[in-house]
Amino acid sequence: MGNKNIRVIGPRGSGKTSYLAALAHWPDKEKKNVTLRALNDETRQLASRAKGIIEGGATLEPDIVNEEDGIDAIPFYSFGIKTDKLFGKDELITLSVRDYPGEIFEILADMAKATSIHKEFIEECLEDSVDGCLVLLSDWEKDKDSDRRTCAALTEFLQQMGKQNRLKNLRVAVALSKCERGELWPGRLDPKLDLFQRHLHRTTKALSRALPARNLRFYAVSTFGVYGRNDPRPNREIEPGKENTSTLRDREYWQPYGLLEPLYWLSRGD
Ligand SMILES: Nc1nc2c(ncn2[C@@H]2O[C@H](COP(=O)(O)OP(=O)(O)O)[C@@H](O)[C@H]2O)c(=O)[nH]1
Ligand SMILES: [Mg+2]
Repeated sequence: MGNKNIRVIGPRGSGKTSYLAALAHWPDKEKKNVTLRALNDETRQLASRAKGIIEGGATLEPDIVNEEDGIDAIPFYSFGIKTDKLFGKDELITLSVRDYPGEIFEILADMAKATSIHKEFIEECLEDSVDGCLVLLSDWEKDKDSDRRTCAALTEFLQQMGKQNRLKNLRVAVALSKCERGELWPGRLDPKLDLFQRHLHRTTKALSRALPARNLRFYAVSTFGVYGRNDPRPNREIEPGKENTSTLRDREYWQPYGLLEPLYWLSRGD
């Protein structure tokens, strides 16, 4: 199987970098028969940083878009995902993932604010070579406006994709991140119905209208996860006074949820 080019987008703080850090750092935690390998230096660096982020509770600095550094300053991660004996044979998927700063997502909803570097990012994200996009969202009911803002940004994104004639063959996986949160956790089993239609109704409708059903899937992911099968306490600590900033509470029980499913589907289509 060839290399698959996946972009990860989503608003600031939606958990993009942590998600990729978890993939880079402790990938075989989720499933015993899957091995993940960092394939380039940036991914190995992320893996060593991830230790601090996930185990030590270091908070990630927000990504900053710097006009001078240009697009090459955005890390480009490369993973090899090997599954043992899936349908009787080993399989290797190579994933290239660009972790865009959340700012790009916000600019999408308001292109009048885009500077040349934002346009450069967005163009790269729309390139023909992109096989699929993973959209990570973490806001739901926090403020009533988040559905409207998310919808506006994604509508713009899909319009741009449409202009490039990409809507027929681009897969879009939309995931609600941080789904270990108590209000969301039971909804993980049927994310489309119980998370998206319920909490992000407008966004779900707009996506379903713009994309063919075969190219759109809804997921729930949690980089931190819960304590265990019979202990659904969220394994996270909220930083005092910062509702949206958390760290792993107990590394011993670390069990990310649903990290790989969207990537599988984006790269394989099943
Ligand atoms: N509760 C919870 N918090 C998370 C999870 N993943 C990331 N976070 C936290 O969300 C905040 C933003 O994460 P970050 O990865 O920097 O988001 P990015 O801006 O999209 O790259 C950080 O405080 C993370 O620790 C998760 O699965 N659950
Ligand atoms: Mg980030």
